[in-house]
Amino acid sequence: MPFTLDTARGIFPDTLSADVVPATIARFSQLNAEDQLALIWFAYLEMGKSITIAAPGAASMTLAENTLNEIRQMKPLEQSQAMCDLANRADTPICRTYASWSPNVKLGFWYQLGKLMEEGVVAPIPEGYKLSANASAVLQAIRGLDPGQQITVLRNAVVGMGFDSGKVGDNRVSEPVVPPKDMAQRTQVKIEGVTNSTVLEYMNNLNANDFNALIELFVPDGALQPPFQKPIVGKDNVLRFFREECQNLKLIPERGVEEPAEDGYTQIKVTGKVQTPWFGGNVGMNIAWRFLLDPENKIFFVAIDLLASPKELLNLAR
Ligand code: ECH
Ligand code: GLY
Ligand code: GLY
Repeated sequence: MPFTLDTARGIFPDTLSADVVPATIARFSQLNAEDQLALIWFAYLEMGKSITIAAPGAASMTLAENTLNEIRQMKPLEQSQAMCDLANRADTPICRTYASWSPNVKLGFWYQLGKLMEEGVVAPIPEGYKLSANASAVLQAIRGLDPGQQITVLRNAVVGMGFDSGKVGDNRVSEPVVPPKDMAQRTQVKIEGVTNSTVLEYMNNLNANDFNALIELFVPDGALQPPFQKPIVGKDNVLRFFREECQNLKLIPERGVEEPAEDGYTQIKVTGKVQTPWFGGNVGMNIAWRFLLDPENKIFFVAIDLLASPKELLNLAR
């Protein structure tokens, strides 16, 4: 086997991803829980002035409903404590439940809590709360990011809360899987410089939520590396990731390059935009896909990178 997972990860090494995202998350993680919650509150309010968030799907609301009701019924100080526990990744029953949720259920839960805080049903961030100097500096850094990077920081902050999900076992809770789009409703992408059928089918199947067809494009031990994450390895794991975290995405690839690699493999880099159902056309994330295909034209590896700047959309260097 000419390529290993490690060497595959290194294809198109000149791709500049938005390292400012993990750097900002690292700074955020150093803050105390009160500061973390207040900072997100302020950032969320500011972003809300220019971008609109969609209401969570009904299913994710039902899945978080018991916990939301539990919090509603608490006294204000207990409510604040429960939110701080989540930020502190404490070992509490609520933090364990939270850890079992998929990212979308976690986001839907906080969306709903934010509403309840606004309505005064759940303890708000105290009026006049003053961020520490460090927290103000992190908020300032977030203001300087582009919208796609900002929502990625928020998402990663939310996903990182709660008890360590590695320690809560296998009882994962996620939204039901939507059926794939009807053939008549499907769109076909066009990518300047790329005619490879596997890459085109990858984009089209993901846009159609056709995860069963999508996964057949991978070799059995194929891997997919989401932005700022370790690769997910093996068809079962990748399929589960698609079903749990990749519904209703909109991939808008624009251009790319294809070139032969060692031993009959092919490497293909594509750049373009991705929209999440949470923000739709309001936020286009600048993305690169780096594919490594085996001699049978199956996906051995694909990395998805959030790019450092729009300029990177034109960087197709090898
Ligand atoms: C309040 C204060 C207290 C604390 C908290 C609060 C609430 C915060 C809320 C935040 C909501 C944030 C949201 C963020 C959503 C971000 C979504 C992103 C999606 C990126 C997707 C990408 C997909 C890429 C992929 C591609 C593939 O080809 C393969 C699959 C995959 C205010 C109460 C916490 C409510 C909703 C960034 C890039 C292209 C890898 C998935
Ligand atoms: N409303 C966005 C989502 O549930 O994914
Ligand atoms: N955008 C972050 C992720 O896919 O995990």
